[in-house]
Amino acid sequence: MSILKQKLREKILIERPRTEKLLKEYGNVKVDDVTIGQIIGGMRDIKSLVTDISYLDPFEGIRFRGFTIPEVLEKLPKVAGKDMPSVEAFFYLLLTGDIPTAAEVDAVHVEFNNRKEVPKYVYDVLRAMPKDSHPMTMFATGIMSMQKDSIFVKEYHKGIKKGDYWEAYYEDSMNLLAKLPELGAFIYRLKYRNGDVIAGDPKLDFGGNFAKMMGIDKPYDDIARLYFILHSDHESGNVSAHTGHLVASALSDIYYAISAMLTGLAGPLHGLANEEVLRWLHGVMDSMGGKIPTEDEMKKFVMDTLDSGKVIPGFGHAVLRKTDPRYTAQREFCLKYLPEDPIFKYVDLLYKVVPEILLAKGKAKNPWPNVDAQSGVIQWHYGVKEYEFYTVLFGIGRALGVCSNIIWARALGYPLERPKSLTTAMLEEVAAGKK
Ligand code: CMX
Repeated sequence: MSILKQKLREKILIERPRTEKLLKEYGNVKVDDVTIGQIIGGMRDIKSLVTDISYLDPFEGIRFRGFTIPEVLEKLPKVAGKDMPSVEAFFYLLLTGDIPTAAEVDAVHVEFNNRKEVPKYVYDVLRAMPKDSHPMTMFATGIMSMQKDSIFVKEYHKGIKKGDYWEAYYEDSMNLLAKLPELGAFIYRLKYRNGDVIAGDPKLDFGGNFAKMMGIDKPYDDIARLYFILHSDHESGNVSAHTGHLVASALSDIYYAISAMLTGLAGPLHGLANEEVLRWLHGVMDSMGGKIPTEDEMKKFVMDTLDSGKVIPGFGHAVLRKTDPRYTAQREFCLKYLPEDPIFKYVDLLYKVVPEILLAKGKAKNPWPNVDAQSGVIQWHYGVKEYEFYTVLFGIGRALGVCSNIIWARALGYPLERPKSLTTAMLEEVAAGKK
């Protein structure tokens, strides 16, 4: 058994009694009240999910396994000669809750390396798709095409015990995650570089190998590591994480769950916002003839967008009530590596003008920027100018967190998810105090 799987098994045996005790002895303890506003309003803030992989405080932002983003970047072992930790180290942390040693990171690298070859039939499927397919559609389809290789499905048919489900989900997750850099880079090269595919290098880590297969020099390797880490998880209620969790709760395997997760991520109110930000900014740049607008000019563009009934992409959040620390981490990267980039200047100008306008409008509960406001700028600067591709990068990262959550959900025996619905008439009766 691999070092990571062995460690995970030890942790699962420690954690299971906690969940069992809560269920058995405190199952009837009330956690929350639910209002009609929450039921109609997308279930905002209803405390009804559990995860230990990450926690999102509205004011502090995300903590992965208890660590803030600066702590994660500082404490995890770095790739030799690089500024960023490896994705392998971060995944070990997500899955086990522990900071790995260098040897443990190497073991994850070996495990990914042994599983990373994407089957040829996946490429045949992707090549057969219409040329104008969105990269997110290609990404989800590529993953779906591998579903036939699910270990869980085979084990389930053989009659695997419920307590062992997690092991099959672990194997499927490792098999899938290991292939995502190659799959993502293949889609990019197929769609935007005439199918001129670049081979990976088994010596490189997850992020470094992705940069190589994309065909982009340093510091893009560190950018890839940072991206995949920042986008990995945002507790369980966001559309992509929740979709993955929900689908897997039916014991659909990891291929089904992660492709479903991606289709949720592909909406403009969620992961696609990073594409929308760049599209919107280029509209602004075009109408300015490329020059940096004054604050007043930028305010006018923002007002025009709002007046036309659109949202300002990259601003606002369903949970956060301050600037997203994922935005801040990327802003710091921009200040260090690309302070003079014109699009970065646009983004920085937006940071100055948008919150004030959204506050004055009084609708958005959070006027501050989220992760998607910055992520496209860095990609554009380093040559990934095809903004439709940006959500694929988000998806590779998000799969790390959602796979971790799903493995743990099976390990702790979480059941099929099935909330209850009411009719509008029933809500009216509740409102009238009749029920
Ligand atoms: N621009 C304009 N209006 C906004 C806004 C924005 N950036 N953010 C929120 N609002 C509006 C909402 O559309 C809503 O208006 P209506 O009542 O007319 O529908 C109102 O303010 C209240 O919304 P809210 O409770 O503050 O926000 P929600 O929880 O409903 O939605 C989010 C959150 C992210 C979808 C929303 O802020 C938004 O549309 N932002 C722009 C898209 C975006 O950046 N998405 C990426 C989020 C991060 C991610 O998941 O990747």
